[in-house]
Amino acid sequence: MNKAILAGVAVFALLGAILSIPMVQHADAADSKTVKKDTKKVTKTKGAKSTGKTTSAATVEIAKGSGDNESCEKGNKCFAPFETKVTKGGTVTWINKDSAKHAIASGNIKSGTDGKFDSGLIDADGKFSQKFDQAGTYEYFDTIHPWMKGKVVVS
Ligand SMILES: [Cu+2]
Repeated sequence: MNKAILAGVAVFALLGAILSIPMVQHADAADSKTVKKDTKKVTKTKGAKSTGKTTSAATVEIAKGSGDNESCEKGNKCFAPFETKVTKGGTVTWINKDSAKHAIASGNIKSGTDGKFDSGLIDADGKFSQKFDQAGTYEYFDTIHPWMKGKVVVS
């Protein structure tokens, strides 16, 4: 694990060194600053989403690249947010932001689907909505990409 991280950091640093050469030549300091600011803003918004409040209509994004790359499992980033909170009788809508199709079902990878809900295939840019009439915690996972998991808390 640590080796993989170190290798990743090394590759990133190397790429950074290569990419920084043309940047220094072509972009002035003001441009670089703007880009940095924007990146920070996006990260902040994502963080706020994952600590979302309980609402009657919640949205979950199926993360871009989550079908190709198991690394989204680390830090529970395959679904954003990982834990979705809705009020009793509320609806959760999953939006597929990935280019791959996804299929989510209630349950977990260890014991399998439990039949409470099943999206079938969700196309790229497709959506799936599920109403939750009973309070409780609903685990779900992707039956095509079993590393993808999330949770709906109904209260
Ligand atoms: Cu999937």
